[in-house]
Amino acid sequence: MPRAVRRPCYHFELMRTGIIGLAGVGKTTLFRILTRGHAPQGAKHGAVHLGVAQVPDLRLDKLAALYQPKKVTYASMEYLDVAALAGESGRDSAFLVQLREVDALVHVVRAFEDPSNPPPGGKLDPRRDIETLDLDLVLYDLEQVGRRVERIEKDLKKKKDPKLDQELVLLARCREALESEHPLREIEFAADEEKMLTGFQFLSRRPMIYALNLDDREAGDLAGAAERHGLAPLAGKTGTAVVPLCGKVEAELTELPEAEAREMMQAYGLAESGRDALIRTTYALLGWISFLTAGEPEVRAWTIRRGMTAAEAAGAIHSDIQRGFIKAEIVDWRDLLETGGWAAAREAGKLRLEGRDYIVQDGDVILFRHSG
Ligand SMILES: Nc1nc2c(ncn2[C@@H]2O[C@H](COP(=O)(O)OP(=O)(O)OP(=O)(O)O)[C@@H](O)[C@H]2O)c(=O)[nH]1
Ligand SMILES: [Mg+2]
Repeated sequence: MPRAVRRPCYHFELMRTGIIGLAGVGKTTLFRILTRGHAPQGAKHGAVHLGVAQVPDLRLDKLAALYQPKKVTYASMEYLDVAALAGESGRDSAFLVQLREVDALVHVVRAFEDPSNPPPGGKLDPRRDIETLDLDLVLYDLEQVGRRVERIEKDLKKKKDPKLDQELVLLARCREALESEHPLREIEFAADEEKMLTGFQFLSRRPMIYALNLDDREAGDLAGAAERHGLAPLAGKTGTAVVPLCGKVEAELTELPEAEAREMMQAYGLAESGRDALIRTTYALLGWISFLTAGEPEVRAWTIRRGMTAAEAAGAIHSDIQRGFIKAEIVDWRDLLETGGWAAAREAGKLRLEGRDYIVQDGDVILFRHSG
């Protein structure tokens, strides 16, 4: 097996999403919106920027209002603003290498007019742009497959190895999909194959969010936007989501005080900002959930993978808590709010004691009992 260089999803590491797209489609604008100034200023063409985005969480806001803590800590994730990918440069694998360490991809697709900044190819065509860039990813992966197959065949000539035979079968499947221009994220693999795949750095396997960057004239009808631009069929594909937003409106929203931003959203008929929708979608597509901790010193959201146990979740806070895990006291965030506090929740019978193998649910508020 090749060395596993794909970032393992340890919970103490921030999840990272790469923002990709053709030239002048609004990548850096979106990056700034997402990271709200928690980003290096003065992004230059060709530069790579890394920033941190807070994951909006209404539950945390409400618990903070109840506890009035010294500190409120939202879950966070990293966004990487990479230089434009296009045709020749996209097919340069050195260029795509920077994407190997991301957990997910956001492809910014241009659907806005701007006379001073002509669209890719001289004409707006979101579908074409998506196909172009997906092809770049597919070709990159095909090259990886080719290289690995060559290597395995060489090794197998020297010595028999059933594991390598298995890998060859898997790679043949990948190659077949890629040659018919299917990104690997759309392919279902068995659990053992999935495990083998984590050793590779396939880019088309990463969950993909197409951020459809609309003209401000369309800001009032986001719901129908994917359909209008011919992207509706993409939304249903495995590991894929479409998030319509209007970069210009979103940029204005981030500049405004909260009350005014809310007014502006109402004027556009937006129930949620595109920024929040995008972050939320990334979270869900990757199978991430948050559990919460609440007290006077701090109210905080912690990122874990859906399906993690209470003991594993404890490890997200500190490995010592995981090691010394005894029990988890758990209350649903709504019950905690309703009862008005931990002791009241206990009295109302809303607290549950769970063991190390309990599967943590999104929005569980947890107090870990541990030794040491
Ligand atoms: N009308 C409109 N203009 C936008 C929108 N998003 C970005 N722009 C404008 O488009 C231009 C390019 O935006 P950037 O965010 O720099 O695009 P980019 O994809 O990072 O560009 P490169 O890094 O050079 O490839 C800027 O002039 C933005 O103001 C949008 O949603 N609507
Ligand atoms: Mg840019």
